[in-house]
Amino acid sequence: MPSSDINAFHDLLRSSKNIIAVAGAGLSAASGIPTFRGAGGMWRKYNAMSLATPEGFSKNPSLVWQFYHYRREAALKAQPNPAHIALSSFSLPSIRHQIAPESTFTLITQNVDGLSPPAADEQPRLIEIHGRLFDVLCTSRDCDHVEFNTSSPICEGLAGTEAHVAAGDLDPEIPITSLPRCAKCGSLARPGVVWFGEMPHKLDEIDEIAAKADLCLVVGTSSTARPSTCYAAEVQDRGGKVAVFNLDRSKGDRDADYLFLGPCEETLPRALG
Ligand code: BV8
Ligand code: ZN
Repeated sequence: MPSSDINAFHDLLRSSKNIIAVAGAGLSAASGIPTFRGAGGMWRKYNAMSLATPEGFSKNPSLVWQFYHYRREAALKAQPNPAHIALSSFSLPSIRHQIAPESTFTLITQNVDGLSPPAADEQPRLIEIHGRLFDVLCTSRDCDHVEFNTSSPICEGLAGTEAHVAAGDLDPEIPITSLPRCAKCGSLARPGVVWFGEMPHKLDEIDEIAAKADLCLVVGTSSTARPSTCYAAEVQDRGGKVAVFNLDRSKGDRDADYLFLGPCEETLPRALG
């Protein structure tokens, strides 16, 4: 059984040299962003295959844009919670080196909400493996323009639809011409997130970092979406340690070295403080 001994975990941190964290929706739960698979989770109310696949977008971009407009609006209103802050403080060498001397740290987040503050230095301390809600991509192969866009609403055609989406009511009739367009060429734009069946971001960089890691923190994720679900086992297979921070029991946590059950906005600040 995994240990929940915080003093032993602090000893482990002190001797760890290359630390990674793999985070999921539970990290942002206390900021008011719904998770996907648990009680009240989005994939219980909405169909992931219609709303989070390239095929779903080709079939009905209007439904998909309403879903992502709703999530953009929610993320714009949200604030980082103590778990985000604990991770971002830990990413600062001046703070981390007091707890884990001479260590490196990279946060690999599956979240697309932008609530994990970017690192202050030039190192790849934050990797958003599933992209970002506020990146808007051109769908034209001849253009491929990418824009960082936090406008609320992103376009007039979607204004106010977030209230209907929240009630589970998506309007299939919004004309494609009223959806977000590329600022450069005018083609239909799409949300800059990684959908099921698409290649996640920065996989080579992550593989390189994970191959050196001797400690993997698994924070607020059900560990269902590949490839994020693989990194903890990889670290452990090479003799490294795994510490899981989750509200409830989750996939693979029996094999973890440490398990801190409870809200990560409470457990992480204690563990990394
Ligand atoms: C890939 C971004 C090739 C968009 C997401 C069949 C068909 C098609 C594909 C597949 C298939 N079978 C397998 C696949 C592969 C697929 C996959 O893994 N599917 C699984 C789910 C069946 N993966 C892919 O397609 C990926 N691409 O494989 O490319 C490849 C890759 C590598 C190498 C070679 C080839 C791309 C996946 C990207 C999908 N996009 N999101 C968007 O957000 O809209 S994934 C989706 O799951 C979510 O969006 C989220 O990002 C991700 C992970 O979910 P979690 O974050 O874990 O959330 P969840 O709700 O499940 O869990 C929350 C947890 O938090 C719970 O455990 C809960 O207890 C806990 N919690 C709650 N509150 C708290 C808390 N814990 C602590 N404190 C709290 N307060
Ligand atoms: Zn374009």
